[in-house]
Amino acid sequence: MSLAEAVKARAHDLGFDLVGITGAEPSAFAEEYRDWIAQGCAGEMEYLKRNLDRRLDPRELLPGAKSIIVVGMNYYADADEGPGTPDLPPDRAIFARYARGDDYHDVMIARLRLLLDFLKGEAEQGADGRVYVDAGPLLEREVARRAGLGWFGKNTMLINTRRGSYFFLGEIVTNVVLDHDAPAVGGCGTCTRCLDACPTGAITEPYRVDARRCLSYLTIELKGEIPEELRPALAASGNRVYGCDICQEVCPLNRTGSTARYPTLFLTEESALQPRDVTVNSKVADLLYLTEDEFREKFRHSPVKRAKRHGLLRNAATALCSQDDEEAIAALEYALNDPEPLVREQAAWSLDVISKRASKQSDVDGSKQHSENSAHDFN
Ligand code: B12
Ligand code: SF4
Ligand code: SF4
Repeated sequence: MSLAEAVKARAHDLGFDLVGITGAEPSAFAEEYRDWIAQGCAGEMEYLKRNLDRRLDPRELLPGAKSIIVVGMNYYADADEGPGTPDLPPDRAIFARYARGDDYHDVMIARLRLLLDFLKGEAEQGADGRVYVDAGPLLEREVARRAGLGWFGKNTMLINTRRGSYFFLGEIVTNVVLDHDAPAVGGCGTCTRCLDACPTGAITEPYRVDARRCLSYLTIELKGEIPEELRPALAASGNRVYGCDICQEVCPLNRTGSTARYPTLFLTEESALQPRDVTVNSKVADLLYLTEDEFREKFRHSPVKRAKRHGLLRNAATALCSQDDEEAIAALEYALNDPEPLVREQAAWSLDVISKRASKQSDVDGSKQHSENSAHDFN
């Protein structure tokens, strides 16, 4: 067995579903990446704009870097029901699938370190490596494509023909020379479902997401207020209070049943990635009553803590602007006294939208009533 084969076998033993190896050569999409930044598509994600030379050339990450071991971990945990299906209660909060269990950074980094220990033990002396999951200055989708894990979809996701796109990526950049895999082959063909379905028009063209319009950015990364013109789309998206999966849900590569390219999606067996009750059974209105202590307790070791309590409650208050029931209104009124100004302001805005809608409706009802009465007068 070659060293590359041994590393791959160990990666599978450690629970990674996909593994491939590529070289540490510079990005072939440097121009596209620079243009994406220059057009402002990164919004307030300043870290994506820094050290571009390093991000675009993995050899800058480790002296003598020769290979990149890329792993994928499946996080799909839905069976037949769950968010995205028609029978979901309309008041249910929807958390993106990737964020329903424990924080994948912790889960994957610990395993990648074990994989690196294994590599160091098997390779010649002087073997070294660096571990990355999401946060590092590395173009993960590009190296994953090169290592054969999947291909670029028009929604920008890395898609594996058999497994869809519900998987995380992680890497070891190493100075060990390992056999490389061939890049993945595949593509979207004439399909445009994700572009058509994106509620905010964030997929401005195939293979480009303008983060400033993406609900994932707006509900997780953006620290301040959600721009007013995009709030109705969040509300209409079906209560996406943390992240968004719409462009993945509509993708035939991720579907089950009759509209699927393949009949089943693999369910993750990873215990750490199984959904927590709070991420699949919360009502949007209930989130507005979460105290800081409750937030910390429920989202300990969860990706959701990235948005902090005020970010999650801002999102929930935004989503409620499309609801008119007593529960929603009571929760928004309660949030008018929230300790966080961001939450108070969003609650006030949503209440205003609800009350304007109600008075418009009563005007319509009133004039209908009036014309019915007038009709009686004439009879
Ligand atoms: C910033 C970021 C975001 C931003 C911007 C997303 C984006 N599409 O650019 C926001 C906050 C919006 C976001 C959202 C999400 N993210 Co994110 N994100 C990242 C991060 C940190 C950097 C991505 C980046 O550099 N974007 C800039 C663009 C230009 O680069 P790119 O997307 O990698 O695209 C490459 C190719 O498309 C190619 N390219 C560029 N132009 C063109 C044009 C053509 C024609 C072609 C063929 C190729 C091409 O070049 C690019 C560079 O190599 C990566 C982790 C990492 N370090 O890479 C995770 C990552 C991409 N995110 C991930 C996830 C899971 C998500 C969400 C699904 C989370 C959610 N459910 O809410 C959504 C998906 C939204 C979407 N459709 O992309 C996973 C994706 C796994 C996968 N299977 O693809 C990653 C890899 C994290 C991880 N370690 O698992 N994310
Ligand atoms: S994650 Fe949602 S908002 Fe972002 S590009 Fe996909 S569908 Fe659009
Ligand atoms: S929905 Fe269609 S166009 Fe979009 S990524 Fe999937 S296959 Fe490609």
